[in-house]
Amino acid sequence: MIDLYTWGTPNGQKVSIMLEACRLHYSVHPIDILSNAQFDSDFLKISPNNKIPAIIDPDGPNGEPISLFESGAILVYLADKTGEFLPTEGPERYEVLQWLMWQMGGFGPFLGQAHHFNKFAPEQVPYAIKRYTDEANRLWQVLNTQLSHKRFVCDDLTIADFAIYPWAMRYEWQGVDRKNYPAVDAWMNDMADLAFVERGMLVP
Ligand SMILES: N[C@@H](CCC(=O)N[C@@H](CS)C(=O)NCC(=O)O)C(=O)O
Repeated sequence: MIDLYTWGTPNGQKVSIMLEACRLHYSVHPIDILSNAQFDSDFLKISPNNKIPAIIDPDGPNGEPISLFESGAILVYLADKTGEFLPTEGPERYEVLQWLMWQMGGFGPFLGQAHHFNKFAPEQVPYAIKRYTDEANRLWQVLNTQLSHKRFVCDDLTIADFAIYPWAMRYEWQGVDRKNYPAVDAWMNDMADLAFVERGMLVP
């Protein structure tokens, strides 16, 4: 049984969607980041960067336990473990990894800043609100172009979709009107219809 350390945020939901999609058995350990549980010494042994998500799989490579943090690394690990949602070789594998890295480096960190300045900052900072809202809309346009001739980000359903979807779902905090991005909007509706996505979004 995999131990999942998580909270109800986009980076956590990526992993719970994947665990649900692969029908893996897992046990959820909520880490309440609003109460600073991510700084508890036991959690820091698993996730030294004090962030969720993290997993421990007692049945890792070569039958040895493995402990992992960073959601992108966890998604690749689970895909390689199960042989699902990431091609094992060829250009198709690198296309999925490319869009996963795009999410990890852009459609995540910059949207997180948009969330902060649009919704959580204790003072209004117009420069920062404009900077991150503009960047959010630029990233949405990139995704819209990619999805304009595809049902899923890399044609087939993959870990790239699982990584991007929970971030897209916070569009209202990003200063984004999803109707301006019709291909993303249609993809989000398709994703929302998948029962395992719905279950994964509810964890913890
Ligand atoms: N690059 C990391 C980012 C993880 C991350 O930012 N997690 C946030 C919640 S979405 C967190 O745990 N924040 C607590 C903190 O920064 O103290 C990943 O993708 O796993």
